[in-house]
Amino acid sequence: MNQARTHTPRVFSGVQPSGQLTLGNYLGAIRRFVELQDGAMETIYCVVDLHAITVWQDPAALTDATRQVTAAFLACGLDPKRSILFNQSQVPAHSELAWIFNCVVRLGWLTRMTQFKEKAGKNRENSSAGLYIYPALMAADILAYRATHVPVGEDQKQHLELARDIAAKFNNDFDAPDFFPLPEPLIGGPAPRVMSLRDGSKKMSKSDPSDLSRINLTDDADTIANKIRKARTDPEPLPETVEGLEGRPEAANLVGIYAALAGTSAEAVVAEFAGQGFGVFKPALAELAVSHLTPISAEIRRLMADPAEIDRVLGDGAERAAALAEPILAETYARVGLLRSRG
Ligand code: AQP
Repeated sequence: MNQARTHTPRVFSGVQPSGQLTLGNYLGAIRRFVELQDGAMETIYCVVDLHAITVWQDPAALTDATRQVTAAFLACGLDPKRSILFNQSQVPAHSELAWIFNCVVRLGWLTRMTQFKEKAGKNRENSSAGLYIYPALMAADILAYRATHVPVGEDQKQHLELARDIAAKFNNDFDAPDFFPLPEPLIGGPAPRVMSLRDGSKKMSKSDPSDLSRINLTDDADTIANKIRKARTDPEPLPETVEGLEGRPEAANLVGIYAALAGTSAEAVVAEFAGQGFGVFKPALAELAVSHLTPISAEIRRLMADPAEIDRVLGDGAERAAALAEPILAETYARVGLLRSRG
């Protein structure tokens, strides 16, 4: 008879080292990571380098980006004493559990994933198999720790639903109710979906070919101001109410960014700037963004001057993460019937 188990509340999330972190990663995810670190749940944050290689990465640039994302985590306020911080490839349990999940997930489920469709585009036949099975690795990242809560931006919601489906199917296939928890998404940070500065219908993304489409956490003050000045907008002034932003995605995005950075609501921002043109609003937004991001970029630069210390933080975190994941993996192997006879 299988006993129902209760799972210790635990937070897991990851960020890909596929380029410089953007304001979207910061407002959609990392600010939330920091808030959760101060709460009651144990927090585990991972630089998901194995996810990054689902599309081509220059090897030296990948190593550098892994350290950059770690430096950004630290500069934004994550504390390696209060959270476990590490890079995914240093903990083999992620790949091992992913293989088991590759055998649980159904092809039809993967085919429905919109991120694969977007990233593969017209080049589907030439995409890596890794890009296609990415969500099974993401499920393994979370469930290797039996994490119960996953802070993500809105774009990751569908993958998280798939992780829940994989957990439920595993529990059912192996007659082990509650073996894995069904992880809950925590969506709704200050700005769950920050859009591109060049196209209000596309999310801001670190791998967008246009650097003008995003604000990087390492951009200097002039670059931030220049990108905001060049951000696409429409000729209308800001409306009196947020309803007036409907059908104006670029304007709505800039208002949303302002509100998130100022720690206020979009309503309050339109009330303050109602009737003003972008000639007034953009410089105010630039000033706010610069004052918020310059201390972070200065700290990233300071930390990047000592790569050995970053590597030490990651190595220490990887050891602690592996110690949590190993017994869960061993139990999973036993459930599946995979024989392990070494000590
Ligand atoms: N534009 C965004 N608005 C809000 N949240 C966002 N996130 C990403 N972009 C936005 C959230 O940041 C976390 C880390 O994302 P990721 O690096 O794992 O991958 P991603 O979602 O694919 O982010 P990018 O920047 O678009 O990376 P590339 O270009 O490499 O694919 C996630 O929680 C994500 O939701």
